[in-house]
Amino acid sequence: MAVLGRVLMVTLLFCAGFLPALSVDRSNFKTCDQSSFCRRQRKLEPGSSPYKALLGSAKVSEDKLEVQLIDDKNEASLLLEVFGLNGNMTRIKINEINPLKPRYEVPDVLVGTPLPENLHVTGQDENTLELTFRGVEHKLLLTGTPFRMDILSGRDLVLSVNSRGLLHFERLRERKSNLSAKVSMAFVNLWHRVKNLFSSDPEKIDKPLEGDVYPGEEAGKEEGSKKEEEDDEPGMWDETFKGHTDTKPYGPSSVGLDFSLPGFEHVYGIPEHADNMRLRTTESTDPYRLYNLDVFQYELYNTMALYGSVPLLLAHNIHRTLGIFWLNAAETWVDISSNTAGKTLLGKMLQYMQGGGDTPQTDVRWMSESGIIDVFLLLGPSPSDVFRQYASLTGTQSLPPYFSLGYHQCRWNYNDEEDVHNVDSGFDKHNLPYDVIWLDIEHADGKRYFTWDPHKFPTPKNMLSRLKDKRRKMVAIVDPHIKIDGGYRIHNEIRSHGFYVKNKDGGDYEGWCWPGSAAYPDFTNPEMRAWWSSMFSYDQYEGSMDNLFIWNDMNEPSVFNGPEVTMHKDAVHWRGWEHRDVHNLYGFYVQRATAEGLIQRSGGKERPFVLTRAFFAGSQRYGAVWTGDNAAEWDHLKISIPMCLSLALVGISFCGADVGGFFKNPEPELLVRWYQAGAYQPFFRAHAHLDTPRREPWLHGEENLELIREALQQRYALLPFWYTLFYRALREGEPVMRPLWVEFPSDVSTFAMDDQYMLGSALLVHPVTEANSRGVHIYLPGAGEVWYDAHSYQKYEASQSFYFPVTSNSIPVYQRGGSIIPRKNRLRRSSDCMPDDPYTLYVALNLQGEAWGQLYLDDGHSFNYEQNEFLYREVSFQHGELSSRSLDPRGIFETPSWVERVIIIGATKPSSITISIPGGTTKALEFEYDFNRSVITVRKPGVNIASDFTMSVR
Ligand code: NBV
Repeated sequence: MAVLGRVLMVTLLFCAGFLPALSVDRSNFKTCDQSSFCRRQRKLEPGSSPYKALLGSAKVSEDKLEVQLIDDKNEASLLLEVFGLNGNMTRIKINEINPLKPRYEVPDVLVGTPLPENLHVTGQDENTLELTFRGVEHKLLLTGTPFRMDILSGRDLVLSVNSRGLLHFERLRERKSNLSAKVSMAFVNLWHRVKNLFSSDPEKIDKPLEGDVYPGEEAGKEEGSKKEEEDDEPGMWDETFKGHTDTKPYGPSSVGLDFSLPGFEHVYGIPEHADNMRLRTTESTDPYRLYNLDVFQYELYNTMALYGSVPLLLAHNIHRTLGIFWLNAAETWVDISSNTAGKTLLGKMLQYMQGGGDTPQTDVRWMSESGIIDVFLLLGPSPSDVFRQYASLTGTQSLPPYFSLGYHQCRWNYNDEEDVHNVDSGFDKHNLPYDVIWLDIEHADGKRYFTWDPHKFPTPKNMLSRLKDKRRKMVAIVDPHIKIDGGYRIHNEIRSHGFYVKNKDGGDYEGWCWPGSAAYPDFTNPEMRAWWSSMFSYDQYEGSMDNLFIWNDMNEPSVFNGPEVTMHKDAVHWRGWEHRDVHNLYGFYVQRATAEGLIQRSGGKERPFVLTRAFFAGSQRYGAVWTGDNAAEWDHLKISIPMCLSLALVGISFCGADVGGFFKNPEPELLVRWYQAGAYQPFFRAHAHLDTPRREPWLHGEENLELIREALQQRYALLPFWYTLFYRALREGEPVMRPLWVEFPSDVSTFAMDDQYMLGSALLVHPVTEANSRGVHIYLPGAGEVWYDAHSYQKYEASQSFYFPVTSNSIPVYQRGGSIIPRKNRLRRSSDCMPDDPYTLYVALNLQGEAWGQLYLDDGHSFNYEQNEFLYREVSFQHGELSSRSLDPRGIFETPSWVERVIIIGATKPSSITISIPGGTTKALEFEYDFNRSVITVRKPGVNIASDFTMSVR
């Protein structure tokens, strides 16, 4: 209720126009110190590890090494497993031997079991084992006492594990005060009871299930329960925050481990945080927190948690890129510190090996509340190797339907069918392209998702058909909180199937959200997900049509009256797992079930589009992500770049921020600049809070309308390029939007740059993100390379920094010499009107007079590309010849699109240009040459984009 009150108050303030600068109420969210496991973990100081690896217990099989780890203090034993994985990766798992109950291992995120590499012990002394992986240049040194692991590449130390001795594994145990057998059985019974809640097999009810563990069942299992690990301290068995008590029936269960990265000063990733792309050290702040939360009015430049989490950290230096993927879905904190060589043992070693000098080193420490330690070390060495390695584990970005790369018009809310019609017509009237209009929560009947408000949206199919006639789409919101209402079919069915998340006492978990009292489907249950997916079929979701797509919001999940505005950690999911174990996966599963529903409704033929607010590793497989409730402030525009770059680095390329800002009202200048920036970000949607004045593009005067139109036009012209980048993301795991250092890995000056970025390897974008800007400082990297202003074709030799004066219509974009970019320059109503339009190829020559580019195309909406109905072509310019060939001969797709123009930038004047098609005649082409800009414009080459051709420029 308190939260609702606050929302109301803010709404009133909005209306009265009194809203001060936004700031989060930090007291609603835990600091590390208020999160008892983080406090306990962080209390442990670096030093010698209390753990030793019993090298005598080592078992080496073809694909893994197993060793027991013993804690000096109480002989708690853990099992360490080390796997060498195909493609230069190492996996490390640490779990308890015989835990009191199984510990959670994250399912469904990995796309398959990563293939193991053969592994051999190639050296050994009394305290060290040397492991070598077949086909990989790396060695792993396992030290017994104190336990640590070092990964070496040749003579270079790449990464060390537990070198600071911060491995801390809280073994499940009985409460100290309750050591009697009775209580120990009560503990076990609780586990079985909870599990039975989710068992569909009546035989198994109230009996231990297969694979369950009883303390004392076997010798050795009892051992752990008798030994005390440490003294109980507050927060271990229950924890209260702002009036919410988290009962912890299984006690403390956290895990933590440290990694040292000698030679690395720059680390990235672990979104989502409203912070710079380069991660900061956290020695004097809280660690970065990964715990999916609905943070009202989030603040910028801090390490607080936000809506989504991807536990992948990247490190980069001029020699190597690597990744640490910590596969754990519980609340997680990540500490980052930076030491110079000499301060640590590792640093000293390195210093010695490299012959002195201070070597920077970054140390990373992961701490999670429950689960096991399951970590993948992605050893690169190049940025694209790390992307490929991570993609082989969690999959790549799904190929978006073409329309979804166009512009999306959203607000909370378009009020009724007439409003939708008027806004839609407004785009035509003002000659603006757009693809999708969105409906927020007010469209549903009393926030009952899958329904329509009967007064405001009485004829949804008519509305959708009208949009369809204009080749446009709609997206409607479907949130995961379900109104508790006996008259609501969706609720009744979920309840009768027993598909809701349970509270700790076994009843359906209830919380407060938009519809009032609500319950939360248990998306971790595959049967629940299958049922949810089936709700999107046209006969179930009344009023829906094939041009309706879905938006999943509030899926952290957001619970207004829950601790930290989310679900209680002691709520219980499928198979008895606590919410604590699965929290960061909830949103991932919601989007997955929704995307699968959209695929199924089309009989498996059509690609889905689903936008999600919460996410986890692997969410890239299910659609797009946006950065949630930002504000109409210049700093929020600016931070949209690093926020999306951080997501791109961890596999989630389809990212965008609310254009214009969600809260507050943008002045026209900010709105225009946001359109200009958004046009060059992957997911391009304007959105606004319910209480803000309307801000469709034509409401800000002619001049601003024209500026917005220009931005939209630039977006639509580049759609073939965007689509090709997404195809490469799908196939290779390459990020679409990428930091400069990915393309220029040895240019140190790019390592912390996040006010400009690359689209693919060809375009460099530096949006204007400051008020009253008269110019921006551009840096064009790549010694020996050349760049061209994408609008004026002015040439720049790299590397160079310069001040670029801007006017209101400037969007600083540079095309890299050596690249070819396809565009479609005709202004249309929507992307769906463009497939047959002709192409213009922009050939930007490098200093050697060469250039390359790709073009991918298919039908833009179905999965037929998987049956080879596509075209993937390469166009190249070498030795005065522009030629086009297929990059993947398996792909066949017919298109009437032809090449209407070729622009060659950075060229000398030719005397003739001819074109020939294999088996055809050679014809001369008309062209113009612009001396001032060194640009050739070739008119009407007239070839089909799908055919091979050679154009000679002599
Ligand atoms: O559904 C209403 C909003 C939505 O417009 C926004 O984009 C989401 O991030 N939703 C949050 C809930 C209310 C926010 C105050």
